[in-house]
Amino acid sequence: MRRFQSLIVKIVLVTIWCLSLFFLLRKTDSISSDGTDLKDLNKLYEKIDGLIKENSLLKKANENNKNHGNSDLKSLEEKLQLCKRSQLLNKGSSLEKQNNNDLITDQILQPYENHDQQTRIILNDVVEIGYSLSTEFRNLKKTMTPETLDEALVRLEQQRKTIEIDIEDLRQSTESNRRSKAEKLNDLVKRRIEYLQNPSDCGSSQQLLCKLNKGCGFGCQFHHLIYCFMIAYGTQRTLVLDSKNWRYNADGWETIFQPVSDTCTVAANHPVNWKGEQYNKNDQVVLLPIVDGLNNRPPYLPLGIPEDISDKIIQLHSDPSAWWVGQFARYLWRPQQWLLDDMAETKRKLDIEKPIVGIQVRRTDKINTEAAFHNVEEYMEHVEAWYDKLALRRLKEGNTDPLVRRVYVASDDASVLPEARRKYPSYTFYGDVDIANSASLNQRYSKISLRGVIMDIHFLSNCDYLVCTFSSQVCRVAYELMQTEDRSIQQHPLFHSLDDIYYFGGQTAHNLEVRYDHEASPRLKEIELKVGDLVGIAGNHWDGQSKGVNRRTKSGGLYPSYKVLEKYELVKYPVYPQVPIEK
Ligand SMILES: Nc1nc2c(ncn2[C@@H]2O[C@H](COP(=O)(O)OP(=O)(O)O)[C@@H](O)[C@H]2O)c(=O)[nH]1
Ligand SMILES: [Mg+2]
Repeated sequence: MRRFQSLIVKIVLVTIWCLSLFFLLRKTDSISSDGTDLKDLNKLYEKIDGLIKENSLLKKANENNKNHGNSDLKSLEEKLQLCKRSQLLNKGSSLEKQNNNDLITDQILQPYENHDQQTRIILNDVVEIGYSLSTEFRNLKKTMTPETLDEALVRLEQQRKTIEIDIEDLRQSTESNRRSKAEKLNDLVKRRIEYLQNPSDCGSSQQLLCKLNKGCGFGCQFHHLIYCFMIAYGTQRTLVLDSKNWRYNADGWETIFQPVSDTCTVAANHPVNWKGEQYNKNDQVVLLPIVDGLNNRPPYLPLGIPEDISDKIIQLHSDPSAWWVGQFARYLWRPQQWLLDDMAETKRKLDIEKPIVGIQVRRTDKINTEAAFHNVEEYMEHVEAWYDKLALRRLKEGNTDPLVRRVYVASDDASVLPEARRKYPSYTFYGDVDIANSASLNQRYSKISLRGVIMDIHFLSNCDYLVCTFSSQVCRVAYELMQTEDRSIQQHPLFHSLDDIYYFGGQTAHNLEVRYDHEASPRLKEIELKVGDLVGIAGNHWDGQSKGVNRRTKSGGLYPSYKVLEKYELVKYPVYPQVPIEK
């Protein structure tokens, strides 16, 4: 009897707790404008009204017939549990809302409801491709002809693409969540840069002076600006740009792009040469040399990323180092209105639509000095692979609309566009032979050539996928500009480079961490790896093997690319507490 009474008391208490929690949450919860939350709340009200009625009925029943009360009690207990659960769920979603607003502390990306099922599909995919591989190899051992070999490759390649599609489907489930977080992160960095660049009193602010006129091409000069900007950001000095007598346009940067500051465009004092962050502490204006001549290098250099937001960047972005470079690239890349109009008009004239893949074919002065020659077919192989996968995806989704395979061609060689059109008639190519001509060596350092390279970078960076040689700074700038766009959240990878991996001239060491042991095969000129070793990467051969130096054993050579993971360098950049995390 006492147990029964105490149970009743407990139930009443739980009901009261449940109701107060509910009303408390109701007060603090934001209600969405589309009314969905409101509907849910109304349903909860009804449930709770029902519970109150049932509770009083039960009390009566307890007085009238104690034995019958047991079954009612059970159902009431169940309902109270339900109420508790729904309140907890409600609490969960409001916490999630809170966390969504807290860029720094929120760690969890909710997996979607079919997450486990989809991961099983992918695991099966991998098991199946394992079966296929051993069967194909066994068959090839019996009869290996060029035909059977090609057939096996085609079949395996198609199967591999389906695995990619299945993984992409899994990623799609968290896409909107990732996208909104990525936007917030972009916005935070942008506001921090704006704060740095617009001091209220330019006359007394500390500044870093950067001369645009590095003796190289536009991509290289643009990277020089990014390097200056990163050090300006790291040392909390406003970047001041000196672009007088720019080799591409004597009128300077500001006639093409917006100035890097609204309030501080001229150095406030005579500059002092860079001696090192600490040595220049009390100097108001410091002139930064090109990276090749930089002494006492500060830590604020690519490929490092800012420590305070590193978790988020690594969680959200497939190439965190390029993303960080991309933040400065995007801030610098703010064309003047006439150029924006020109870009829009050129797009309209070319009639560019999506999906579209961009290729950049760097030739002329680059070949056999800084890079090897690559023919159009080498680029198109990767373009075809990208479209073949898209075609498979569309089949899977039941989309039978004809797939137009579009390619934007950027080059400093005017023969590339007509050659591509001739060799690949089923593709639609976009590009401008005049632009390519203007990039030839005898016309390169002119305003018209500048317009051309800017257009090419603009259209390349707006493509869905890039195929190029990362040895070219032109393509790397396009890739960096992609980092702040939604595509960097939707797709991985965003590019295929025919030569180098992503790098930044003057960067700090690029290390990777070993995650699987590896026994070196002398036949393949490989190096030994042990879990936890650091490997300094020299390049990816894009054939499953990469080249590098094991920092522990000091030996250099090849190793399987999949056995290592990026080891990001976390740099203590200032966190700009004056700038709120959320707007
Ligand atoms: N329009 C256009 N110009 C290019 C292209 N590739 C190279 N150029 C020109 O050649 C210069 C090469 O500059 P640089 O920044 O040193 O890049 P990299 O030599 O390719 O690493 C560019 O700035 C352009 O003026 C291209 O695809 N399109
Ligand atoms: Mg160059």
